[in-house]
Formats: sequence, structure tokens, C-alpha cells
Amino acid sequence: MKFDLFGVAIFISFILHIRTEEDIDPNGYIIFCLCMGRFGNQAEHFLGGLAFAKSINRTLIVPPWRTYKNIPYSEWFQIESLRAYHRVVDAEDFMKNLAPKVWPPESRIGFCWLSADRPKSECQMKEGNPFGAFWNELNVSFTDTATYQLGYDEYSTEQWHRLFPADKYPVLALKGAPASFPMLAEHRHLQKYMTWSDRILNEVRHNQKTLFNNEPYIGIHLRNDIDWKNSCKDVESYKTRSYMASPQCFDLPSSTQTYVTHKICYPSDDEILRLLKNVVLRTRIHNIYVATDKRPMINEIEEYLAAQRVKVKHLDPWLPVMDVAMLAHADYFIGNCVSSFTSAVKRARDVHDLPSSFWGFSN
Ligand code: GFB
Repeated sequence: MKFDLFGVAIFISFILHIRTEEDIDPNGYIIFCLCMGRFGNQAEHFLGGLAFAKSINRTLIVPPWRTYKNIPYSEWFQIESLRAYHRVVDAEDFMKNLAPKVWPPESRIGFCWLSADRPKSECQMKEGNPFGAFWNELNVSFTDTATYQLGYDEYSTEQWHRLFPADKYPVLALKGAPASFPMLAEHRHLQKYMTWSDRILNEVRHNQKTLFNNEPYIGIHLRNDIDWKNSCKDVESYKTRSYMASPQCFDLPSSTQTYVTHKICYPSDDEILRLLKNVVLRTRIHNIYVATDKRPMINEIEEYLAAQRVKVKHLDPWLPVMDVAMLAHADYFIGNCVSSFTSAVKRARDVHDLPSSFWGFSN
């Protein structure tokens, strides 16, 4: 029932959108570059930025994902479902249909957060990678810049309106996402408005059929490339509960652990095999989908779980987001507490109450 109502809300907002597509929002627009990190980092920033757009009541110009090039949001997710939460317009649509009217080239100001003692000249919207490429691919150049020291919380909303009224600044183009990383817990639920595009869903269905003949599968995320190993090396010395995406598990009411351990961040093969066997025995699911940035451990898993006759599959997809989607649709998921790649999967699963757990983390 909950699902049906949500579907109706999306449909209504879609119809409303068709009627008003060419209308200009008198409350103004906001766009920002998803210029930090890769998919998982960008997804956390995106949701924080979406919440901020709503809180200052400006239409969100939905930025493209940033890979080696800009990827329109709609290639991976549906724009329409965002409209059940807030007013949005796709960045390319905006540039083509609305920018000539509301944001002509001579009026394009870029906004940077800069502490008050820094000179405005340090606000370089297009300096460095991926900033330059992001704006260039949207055909945006800036004629001026402005700096701000405001926060993105609800207490700052009035100040945003006062300093940057929509009639004077119809488009706020921010250098970075107006959001924190790791994302705020209160924004995680916004994941429900990020529904997969048909293209991604079709590929998931195709993979589920060809890999597992549509039988249930356990998805596991093994974040084990060298960048991760280095990031986890000294984690115990920080004695923190908040390291990269770790609040996703340390915020759980059932969490009893005091800080992020090396085992949580970079679990050993033994820990991975132990927990995986435990889950296989508990769920009686014998198909395993491995997503990883480096080492899939296929032989190790098959050998360790030989008695359980597991079938282990690893796609190594060209698009990492395909692994996110495959894991999001698994019947059970085990991920890495510290990774935002895992956090994107975990949030997508939570929307549908699908079970998940984390390596090295007792919850
Ligand atoms: O997604 P992400 O921000 O998550 O960045 P973390 C990790 C990237 O590594 C992904 C690749 O976007 C992919 O490109 N990757 C990781 C994977 N796991 C997988 C996987 O299972 N399958 C595939 N296909 N690709 C942070 C980075 O990563 O780690 C930061 O965002 C920094 O920039 C930090 O590097 C150390 O939160 O895991």
C-alpha cells in the first residue's frame, strides 16, 4: 500500500511537471558539482544537496554524476521520482530550455564557500579536475564569483535568502555540494526518491537470470584495492566512530562497538569467509554475487564453502554502478561499514526492508 501511494505521488508530480516544464521558478534554482570522490561519495553528497535545495526552496538543477565524463542523472536513476520530494530539473534540460531565459551567459556567478579571511580570488570555479570538465561539459563559464560562509542547516536558511535573494541571484551555482560527508543520518531516508532507471533495472534482471536463473543470491562487497588498504592502515589509532561512511553502521541502535577497528575497515579473508559461511547456513542461499574493486576471492570462497555447493559469480562490470544495483537487489547483503559504495547499497536496501550486515561489525 505504501508503495502504491508512492507510485501515485510520482505519477502526479510527473503530470504536473509536464504542464509546467517551461515555467520559470520565481524561487530560483540551485546547482552544484558532485566533484568529491566517486559514486558512493557523490551519492551521499547528492542527497544532502537535494535536502538543502528543498530547505532553501529553490528548484534543484540535478547535476550529472561525475566519472571520466558527466553522466546525466537519468541514465542511472529516474528524475521523476525525485519530484515526489522536491522540484527538480535535469541539468542538460535546464541548460537547453531555461538557462537562456533565467541564466544568460553574462549573468553566471559561481559561489564558493571560503572562510572570511580568504580573498575572493581564491574562488576558482573551474580550476582543477573534475571542476573544469564538469562545467565545460554543461557549457557553463562564469563571469564573476561570490563567496559565502553560511552553513547548509535549517538555521542558515534565512541568511541564504537575505544574502542571495532569488530575484537578484536566480541561479546559485555552487563549487561543491552543499552537504556534509559523511551524510547526515536524517537525510538517509531520501534514498527512496532515488529509483533506478529502466536501463539499470533491465540489466539487473538480465544478470539475475543469466547468473542465477532468478534464484535468490547473497551480494557481498569486497573493498580491497590498495587505496582502501592504505586508508584503513591506521584507523584504530583515530579511535573514532566516524570514519568516512562508518556512521551508517555506528548509528544503528543495535551497535555496541566503540570505534572503527581495522577488522571493520579492512576485514581479513578469514573474517570474510567466516561471516559469509554463517550467512549461507542461516539463509540457505547458495548463490553469491561478488562486487569488488580488486580481488573477488572466488577460489577462496568456493573452496571454503565447498560443502555448501555455492555458486560464486563476479561480473566486474564496466560501470561500477551496476555492482551497486546488483547488490541493492540481492536477497541478503554484506558490505563494508566504512565504504560509501556500500552505504549507497545499504540505503537502497533499507528502502525495501532488505537485510544487510557488515564485515567485522557485530550488530
Ligand atoms: O564509491 P566510492 O566513493 O566509495 O569510491 P568508497 C570507490 C570507487 O571504487 C567506486 C570502485 O565508485 C568504484 O569506482 N569500487 C569500489 C568498485 N568497490 C567496487 C565494487 O564493488 N565494484 C566496482 N565495480 N567498483 C572512497 C572514495 O571510496 O575511498 C574516496 O570515494 C577515497 O575518494 C576513499 O578514495 C579512500 O567510500 O568506498
